[in-house]
Amino acid sequence: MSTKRADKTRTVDTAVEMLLEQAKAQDISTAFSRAAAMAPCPIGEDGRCCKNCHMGPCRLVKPGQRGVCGATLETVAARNLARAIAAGASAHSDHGLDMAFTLEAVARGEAPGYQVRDPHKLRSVAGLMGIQADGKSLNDLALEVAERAIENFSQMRGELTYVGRAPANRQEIWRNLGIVPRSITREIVETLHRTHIGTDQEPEHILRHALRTALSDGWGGSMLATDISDILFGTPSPTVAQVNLGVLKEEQVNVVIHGHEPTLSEMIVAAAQDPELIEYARSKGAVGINLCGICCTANEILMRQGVAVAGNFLSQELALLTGAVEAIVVDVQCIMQALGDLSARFHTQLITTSPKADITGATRLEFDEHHAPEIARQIVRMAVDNFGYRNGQVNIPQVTNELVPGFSHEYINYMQGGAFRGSFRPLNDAVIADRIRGAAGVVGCNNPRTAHDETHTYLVREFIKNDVLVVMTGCGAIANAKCGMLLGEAKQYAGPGLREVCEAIGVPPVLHLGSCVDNSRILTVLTQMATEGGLGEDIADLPVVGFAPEWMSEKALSIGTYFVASGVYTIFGVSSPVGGSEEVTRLIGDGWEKQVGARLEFEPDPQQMLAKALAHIDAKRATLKLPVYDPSRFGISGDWRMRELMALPPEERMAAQYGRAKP
Ligand code: XCC
Ligand code: SF4
Repeated sequence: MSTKRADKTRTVDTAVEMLLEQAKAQDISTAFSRAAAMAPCPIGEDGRCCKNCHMGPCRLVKPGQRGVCGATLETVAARNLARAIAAGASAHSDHGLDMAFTLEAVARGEAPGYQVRDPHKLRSVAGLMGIQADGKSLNDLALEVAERAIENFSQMRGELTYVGRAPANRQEIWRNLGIVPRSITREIVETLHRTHIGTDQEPEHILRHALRTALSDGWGGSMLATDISDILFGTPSPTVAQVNLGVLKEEQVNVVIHGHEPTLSEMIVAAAQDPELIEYARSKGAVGINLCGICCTANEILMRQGVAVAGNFLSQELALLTGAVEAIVVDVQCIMQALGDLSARFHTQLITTSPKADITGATRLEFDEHHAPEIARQIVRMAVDNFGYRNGQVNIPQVTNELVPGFSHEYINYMQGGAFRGSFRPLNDAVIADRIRGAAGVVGCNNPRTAHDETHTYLVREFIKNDVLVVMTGCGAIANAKCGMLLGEAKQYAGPGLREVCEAIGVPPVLHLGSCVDNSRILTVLTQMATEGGLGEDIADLPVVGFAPEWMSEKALSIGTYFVASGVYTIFGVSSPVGGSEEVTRLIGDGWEKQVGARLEFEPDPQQMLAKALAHIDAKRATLKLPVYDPSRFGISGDWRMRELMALPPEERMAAQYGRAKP
């Protein structure tokens, strides 16, 4: 039975609500209306449907019922989850592999326009990979790093390089359980084999391999994607940017980039600033070229370049409804197929750029890192040419907010003591002294089966009120940015202890760490917290929780599972994809808790999610023998500073808080 909420609220975003009204008036379907018109399949929703062979599909809806091959509900639900995790891990990792290929091409001098923009990160990554950096040219070193990364995808034996980055105790847990990933490809291939009809039949055994597969994503594909992106495009540090649909500009050529990869979008950022192209836009009657993003490609260029974000996953169709988008340029993942027909109703050019993604109704302009600047310029030129073809009213909701993104692991380290004394001591001390009760990673998608952005924003507000520091990525981060929660000012909603820490360090209580693959940054942050001292010795000892409150993608399942495998109690919202099987629910809960020290749970009720998280944080604090959480002990000292900052005009305030003015 469906446990999804029958909520009347579609979204908490006023800009989205305005455009949904417009969609209704113009009789245009959106993900919201399509979800309302079609209930989720009650058999597939909670994992009771198997279509792994053509004797089926088998629908296991009666107690004790078996598939034609004799498969039980437990086996079917476990296989379905394992396959979803493998698909999610593939998406992140294939992205990571392309980053490695780009780095390789750069090192060989075959990728004009790209360069190693962060040599420091290159050297530190080489160090993590055990590659000697001294005396080597940047390009030689980059080539070795790229080759080692590519090996991580393809090697058939051994261990993933980055397994060695995890706390020693964690590595031991993985080794004892036999789930250290050999390579990304090998674990994913084995998942598909094991879940083929008639191979692996024990749910526990299937799910154990699912942990290994997810780990190959978190400590493999995703972590490599993040590191190589930093090497090529720079490690993020805080900047100021704008968010929500109001970032579209009526009098400018609007180019929206959507998808996940930074390779082409970084080049489009450059092309959009090219004086020649801006002049060309003027010749067509536009004031300039306005670039903004949606989903995680947006997060990538937001983190590094401060490029504005038009919205998250559920805003993609609505951006087109404004009638102001000249081109929406997409690469991979989370691109709704509905965009094809929708773009045809407006003047918008839908441009698909990945060799992997052909899209009906889209112009295909295949990206190739060997000719990136030309392709980027060609795309921007197409958008400019399209400016004169707007064929209806332009209706841009005048809704925007500011945010401060850019919290890489490196910056979080730096902000706690500068380049030479950077460490996690202040953060750990704040947790130990109970100024910070714990931390929550709130990540993941939007899903029209639950009110858009509602649970993301509810949880974050409640967490900071309860002195829980929040780190975010993906569409969840964009949801909170739209509500002003990713600003220093959000301290006013924080509990007294957390507010003191934010004032002392000069950071918002909610930190934006990047795109979906950048969830790997959370792993490295947690590792450093666990090994810094005073908070146990393993990630599972920390008073932290993970969340994907509005999840929908297979990638979210992979992320959640590698968090659990890394020792983080993780709660998903919406409903459970294995809810049909009590046994599988037990295996990923109690079962995984015994094996890897953390549970994966699905909890549709936001209040329950919060209560479970706080109880978990407090229980971990008690095990660590830390003081019982008591908010009354803090918060008198720092208020003057807050008032002083709030009195400054925004630009000076940013400069005072972050040492940097608006770009
Ligand atoms: Fe997609 Fe990354 Fe989910 Fe957003 S959060 S809906 S996966 S864009 Ni990663
Ligand atoms: Fe049915 Fe078994 Fe085939 Fe699945 S694998 S569809 S349960 S016969």
